[in-house]
Amino acid sequence: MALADTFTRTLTGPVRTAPASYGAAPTIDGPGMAALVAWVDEIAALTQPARIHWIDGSRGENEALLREMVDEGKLIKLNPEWRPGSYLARSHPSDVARTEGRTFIASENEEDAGPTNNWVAPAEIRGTLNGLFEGSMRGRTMYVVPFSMGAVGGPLSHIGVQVTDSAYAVASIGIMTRVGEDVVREIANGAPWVKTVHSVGAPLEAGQADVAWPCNDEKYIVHYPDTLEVWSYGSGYGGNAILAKKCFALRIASVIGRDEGWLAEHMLLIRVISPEGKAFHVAAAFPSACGKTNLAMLRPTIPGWRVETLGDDIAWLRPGDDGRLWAINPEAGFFGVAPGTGESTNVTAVETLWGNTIFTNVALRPDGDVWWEGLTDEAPAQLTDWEGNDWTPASGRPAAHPNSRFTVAAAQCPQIAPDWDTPEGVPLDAILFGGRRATNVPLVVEATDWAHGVFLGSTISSERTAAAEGTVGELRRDPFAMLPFCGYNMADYFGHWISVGQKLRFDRAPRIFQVNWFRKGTDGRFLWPGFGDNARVIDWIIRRIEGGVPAIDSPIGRLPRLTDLNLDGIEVPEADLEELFAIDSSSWLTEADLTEEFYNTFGDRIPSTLRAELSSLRYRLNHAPQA
Ligand code: OXD
Ligand code: MN
Repeated sequence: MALADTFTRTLTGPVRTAPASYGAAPTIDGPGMAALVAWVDEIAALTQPARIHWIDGSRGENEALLREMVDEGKLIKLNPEWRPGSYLARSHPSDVARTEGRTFIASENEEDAGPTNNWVAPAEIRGTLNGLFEGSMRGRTMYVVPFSMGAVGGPLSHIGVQVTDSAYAVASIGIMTRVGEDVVREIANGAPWVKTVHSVGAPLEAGQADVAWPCNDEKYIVHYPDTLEVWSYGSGYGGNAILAKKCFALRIASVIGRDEGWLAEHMLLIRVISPEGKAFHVAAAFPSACGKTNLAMLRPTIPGWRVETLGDDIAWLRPGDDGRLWAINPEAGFFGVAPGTGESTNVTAVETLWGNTIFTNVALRPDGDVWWEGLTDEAPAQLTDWEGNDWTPASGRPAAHPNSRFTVAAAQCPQIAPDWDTPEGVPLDAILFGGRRATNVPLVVEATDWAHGVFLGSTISSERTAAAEGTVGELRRDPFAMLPFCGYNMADYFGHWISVGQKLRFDRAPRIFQVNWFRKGTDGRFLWPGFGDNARVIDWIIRRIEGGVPAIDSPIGRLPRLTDLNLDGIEVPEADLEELFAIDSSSWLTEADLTEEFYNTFGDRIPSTLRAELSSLRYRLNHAPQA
């Protein structure tokens, strides 16, 4: 059946007189159903779409949707010989990344949003958004997408519904989450759900031709933490449009986690299997585009070690009755940065992308396959770049946008853990915090205890990448890699981390480490090979957890003895190793000053435990024997 046949009715008549339901809501009974239908009707009355389509999550529906987008020129079907079931989308050049400057937390109290978020008063922004959303879906289909983060009905899972006028967003949500009528059944049975509303803000008047990537120059991504809602206007790209991801699974979920005693984190999740066959679970928080997907799909270069992928971007962590910290990846797919993903850096990702993938803003090869910088060492002689222009290696500009992406199902990853979507999750043994730091931060440091680990997480800074708008390379604070994603005051968030630690048994809590694969020598060279060789750092971390190796106490935490790092098979010059772990007290004292400045932006809301950690750091730095 053609997709259009499933549309039941076209809205006519004056504004705000939509009938109760003019799309086919699934016929599922239950006490929660009426509220869902009423909400959909309310949004339809406001946005005035031409049609409503309740997404059922079936394969046939997805295929019809993709076909329709190809027919409308919104997707390019890739050559099935090279990339079966795969598509290329080209966004509007002004809509290529998350727009943090247009992302708002609309909590009742400004202090609850904190100084790291853009705050707006809910009543005021509701007025603005009502104006913008009024009629914003005219001429378009409004899709109703019920989704679950985590296995449907799982003890750590949460559900939501996104209404959107972007078929591209629907197809992406279908990969990134579990979509379908199972979720509606949960809602009908009375499960709580989060309301998310998305419009690209490009209504079509009668007879007006559509464009390949509708969007609006005016953008708003607004979160209401008090009522657990998200409203996003004007952008069709990534986290601005796939509201289940950053908006729900991080910003809103962090608030739910604060209230319920768990943590929603910007973390990858892996199972590491040692040569002895013992499994360890590691979560790692790195800022956007700093290698989470690469670590999530690590292929160790040291013999005997194996990594199974559980997640590459988001982890929800909850203290269990056993005193351990349990983690799930609430997503069902990967929305990864394409450039830099290649045979030599992440062969697992390359294999994952064999087909059934939506690519956005990468380059197109003449043979109908895709390419991006770093996929192969040598660029093809001729390409169509992400903006649709002819490109050759002499063009002097990237062929793929630096924030171009792939969207692919997690299940397609060749090293996905067989139990990756187990509803109860996995118990964590280690948490890593990292950033992109050319100087100062050593390859690996172990926290002395949970409070010190929280201190390390709160002080993470990193060089900016292309994942969000802003100047690439500039150093910015990104505590817990959550700066753009924490839905409430980060000082309270730090305090929440401390209190979650108190719920864990001290001998069962994950150990915390800070890592930095990106330190450079004075000559500007990376000192550490990175990628598969990062397994060598994990090997040390696991030997620490197992009590197998002593560490060296330093002012900033515990460091490996160089002889304990497994460097078999690689050549890292002794001088580079020394430099990788060098701690310069005076630069660290400057870092401590910057940390204090950062803490001061929160006034007296910073937990006293963290102020005490900062004082002890300074004490240790001031009393460290000078090298
Ligand atoms: C992402 C991001 O897309 O962090 O995962 O920007
Ligand atoms: Mn991310």
